[in-house]
Amino acid sequence: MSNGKVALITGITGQDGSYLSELLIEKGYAVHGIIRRTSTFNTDRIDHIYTDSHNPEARLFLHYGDLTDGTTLRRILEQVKPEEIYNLGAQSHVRVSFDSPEYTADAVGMGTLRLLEAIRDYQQRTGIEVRFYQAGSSEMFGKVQEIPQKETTPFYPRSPYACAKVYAHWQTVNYRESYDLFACNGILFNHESPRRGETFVTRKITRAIARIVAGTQKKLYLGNLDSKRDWGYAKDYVRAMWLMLQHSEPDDYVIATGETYSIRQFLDVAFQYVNLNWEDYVAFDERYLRPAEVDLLIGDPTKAKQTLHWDYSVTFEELVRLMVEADLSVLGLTSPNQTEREKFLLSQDNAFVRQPTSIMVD
Ligand code: NDP
Ligand code: GDR
Repeated sequence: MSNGKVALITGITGQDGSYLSELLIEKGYAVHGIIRRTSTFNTDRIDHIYTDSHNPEARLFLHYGDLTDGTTLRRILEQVKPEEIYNLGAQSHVRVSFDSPEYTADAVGMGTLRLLEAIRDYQQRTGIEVRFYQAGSSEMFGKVQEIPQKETTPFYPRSPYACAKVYAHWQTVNYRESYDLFACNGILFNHESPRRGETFVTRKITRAIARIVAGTQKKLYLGNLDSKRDWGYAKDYVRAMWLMLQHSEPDDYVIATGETYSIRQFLDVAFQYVNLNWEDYVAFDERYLRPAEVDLLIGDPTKAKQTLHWDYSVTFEELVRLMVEADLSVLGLTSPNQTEREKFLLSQDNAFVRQPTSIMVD
């Protein structure tokens, strides 16, 4: 049932873009997404909710554009006339940002500024309010200045990606204060799912486990196993994005579970789920080290809990097991330790899990 609202999402083909689109469509929105032209289709994560736009029932509409192309962003804004914009588009891989710092800064930092400028002009000209969500990151805390990290903790970014996100964060605050935009920064800690990109450490691990069980992979090469992350489930986190834009006042919020685990602990839970010992399979490759590492992240989500009544619903252990189960299921396998909980979570995820042809995953 339509609620008459229109949302625009950048980064709609990514992990979060797909869950957010599902959530907004469920709530009755018409959802417009910006996609980049690619030589092969990369809309796998949203294919299940896409119907031909000629169909009167269609709720999802796609537009070609890029965060590095301000003219197109403005044109899409004029055409779509959204009430809410979720800026999720990014070169979001921290290690890759050391390889491509200029591009990362352009897409992540300048891309946000381009959108804010477009919204500012649109709103001033039409008088129509556009609410804006900026996908900020716990990476902005970097070399952490306080434990746990909250909205007031000073930033200390440790990568080109994090520096660009800090820039985007402060521009978002600045546009809120200068031009009265309803603009919110979500400071989201790591969130994962069966739809997580294959090169992030969690998915790299769960995908490798499925292949090891299937007998098609022998070793898993990883970098630093000592860093700790506050990991949550992506589906819970996109709900927080939406809640921020429904609140009476624009503000910035940390979204996290308040628990932290090392990569080793992730490996323990994941391999145990298939009755294997990770030390028999994991090998070190220095290629996966970063020039500067973020050692420890743990968020304090008190403000989001109190103000937005947000909370997470899936624990660390449940998340890990769900991800392994989803990757096993792609290969037609299942864990002997599967419980009703994993079955339930998998069924709720509509878990579309991509199967790239390449075995090597960096
Ligand atoms: P993904 O990497 O899965 O998705 C990124 C999306 O951005 C893809 O749709 C990608 O398109 C798109 N994109 C990349 N470059 C551009 C560009 N130049 N112009 C337009 N779109 C572009 O990220 P997630 O879904 O995991 O994260 C969503 C957002 O949240 C990102 O901004 C990320 O930095 C941020 N974030 C993520 C966290 C997490 O743990 N997942 C935590 C905190 C913040 P394509 O498919 O064509 O590559
Ligand atoms: P992160 O996620 O950098 O926290 O950024 P990632 O999964 O890439 O790394 C987490 C930790 O694992 C260590 N690690 C490895 N990482 C990768 N990718 N591959 C490996 O082989 C490997 N071995 C060890 C890393 O050194 C790091 O310490 C994610 C992204 O989604 C960002 O966009 C987002 O802003 C932050 O989470 C919050």
